[in-house]
Amino acid sequence: MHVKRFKVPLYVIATILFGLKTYIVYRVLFNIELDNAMQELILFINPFISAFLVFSISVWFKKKTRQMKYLRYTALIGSFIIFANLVFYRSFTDFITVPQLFQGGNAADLGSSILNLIKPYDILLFADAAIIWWLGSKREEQMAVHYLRRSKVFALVLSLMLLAGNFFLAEMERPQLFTKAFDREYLVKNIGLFNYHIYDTIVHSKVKTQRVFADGNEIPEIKHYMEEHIRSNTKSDLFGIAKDKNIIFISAESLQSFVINNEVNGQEITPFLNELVEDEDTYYFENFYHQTEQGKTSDSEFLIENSLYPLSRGAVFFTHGQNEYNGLPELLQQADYYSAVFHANGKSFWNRDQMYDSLKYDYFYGVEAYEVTKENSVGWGLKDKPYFEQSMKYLQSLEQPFYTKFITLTNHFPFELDEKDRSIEPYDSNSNTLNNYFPTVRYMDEAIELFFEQLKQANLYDNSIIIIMGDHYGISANHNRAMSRYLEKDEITPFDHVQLQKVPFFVHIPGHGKGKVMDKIAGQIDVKPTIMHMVGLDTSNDIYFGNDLFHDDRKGFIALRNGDFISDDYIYTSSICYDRRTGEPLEQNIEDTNGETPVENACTPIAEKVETELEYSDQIIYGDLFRFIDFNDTP
Ligand code: GP9
Ligand code: MN
Repeated sequence: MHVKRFKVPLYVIATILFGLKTYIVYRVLFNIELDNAMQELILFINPFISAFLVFSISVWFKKKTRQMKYLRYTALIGSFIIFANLVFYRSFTDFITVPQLFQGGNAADLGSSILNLIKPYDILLFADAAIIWWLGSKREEQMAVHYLRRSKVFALVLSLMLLAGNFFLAEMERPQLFTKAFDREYLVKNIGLFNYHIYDTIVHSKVKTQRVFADGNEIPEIKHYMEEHIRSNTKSDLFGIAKDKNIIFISAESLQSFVINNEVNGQEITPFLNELVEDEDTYYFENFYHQTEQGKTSDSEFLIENSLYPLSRGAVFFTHGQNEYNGLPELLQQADYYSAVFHANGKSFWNRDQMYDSLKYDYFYGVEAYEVTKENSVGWGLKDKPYFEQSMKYLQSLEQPFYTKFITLTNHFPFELDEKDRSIEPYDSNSNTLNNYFPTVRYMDEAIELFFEQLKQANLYDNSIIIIMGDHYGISANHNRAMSRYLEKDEITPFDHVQLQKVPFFVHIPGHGKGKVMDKIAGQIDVKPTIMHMVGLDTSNDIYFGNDLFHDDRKGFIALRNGDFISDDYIYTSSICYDRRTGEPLEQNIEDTNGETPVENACTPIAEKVETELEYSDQIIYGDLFRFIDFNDTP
């Protein structure tokens, strides 16, 4: 029989088959959420672009047999990578990372159940590879191409251009996708599984090299700085006040201090929190600053658990989730605390699953612990009220004393809220973000109030200490115009901008009776030593950069991650030193004749310390220095 011969080269067929297969897997087997048409488009094109990128390399092989061999094996390996990710995904709802490949724990978890994770129809994942294999071995003659150099270069340039186009769309859809790298699912859906693996490998090798060059020699100098400037040898009055009590930490999404004791449209924004400010069992810190950068909530978590600074670029939860830490959950184990996190979002978001392991959290109640329906969710997911409600049964089942962290979600940009959940009306300005912020803040305030009630009903309240902290700003500088209108100011100056980085911090100690408003300068870096001392634990072996908030012997400044700082007397930002009380710029930095060294001013000595501290903290993280320290050793 005469078969008509189409001259479609195998690498093109492979691209189509493999691309199609990958797309079907994304849509059917991985549970990838798509929110808009752009995301659909990106997800559809990227499998073909990746496949073309890999398969078109075959045209560079001169020998036909080599060309075919390359295509056969890449198709097979590619299919295997998808298959491995699928099996992993079925167990962890996550994609494989390089460290996980080499990490015993996860693989062992998988080991026992691996057979349950493989389905008979998975064999179909290799169907395209089988076809490519067959065509590549039997139809070598028709399938191979022999291109001129020009055409080869064209194929290469085309594949790179397609890739660039894909990345461009991805960056448009998710700005800072690469620098922030907040979620593996976002990466996979925007750049595809294979490019994600390449990206992950690059990040991983960068981190590993920096780690390899560290040898622990840096530690004595860091310790010396700590002894000199941070550690205090005396105890605060509240040392041990939380001994054997549960610690319930609430990370309040995007909550800024400017809403406390404030109004919108003539109505109180946070009635419950305002009451708490006045409460005799509560210490409220009115000059408490968030110190986060790109890692947002995860940065704030990093700060409170470790009293180390997050990184200036990227999310340390992602880039250094495998490091050795000496965080709160681990330290509290010394006092027999059980630790758990409650957060109704995917476990891999911000790489929490990995980081929580490194921090030695005992358990993480992620989204799958909750019943999430269309009715009880909005914006980012489960609404705060049902979230707290549904968390109660788990909380009640925990061994006491426990250290638990609750991370709310409803008050997250873009601050969506159902009409029926709205107790106050939005503000009216040119910024919908700011307008809608107020009703969602109120909703969170009500949710926290309900949570307090539930704790009382469950008899957990009296034996617990409740800490509430805003994780980071909710209203960025992009909304300064609307913000200045709301605050009745002519403009938001750099000085005001720093003041807007204040987030509420409450320490509520039921039955204490001595609570008050504290005006000392404080920040997220202080949370760990404060909690440690409240529990009555010794910190003389530890390395940290904050102070006990109930102690007066403090270093006297709070460093923001960009090098700005707030001290008792000054605020330093954009190289200008302001009087903290008046907001007046002190002495402008005048550059010397070379146009380089700024003239010293009142802020300079502190600015130098800030720089040193940030540098030491970075050294610890980049070098993974804690692996060289035995924190249980006597000092
Ligand atoms: C996501 C939640 C919000 O799980 O913590 O993260 P954010 O965007 O605020 O960092
Ligand atoms: Mn947040």
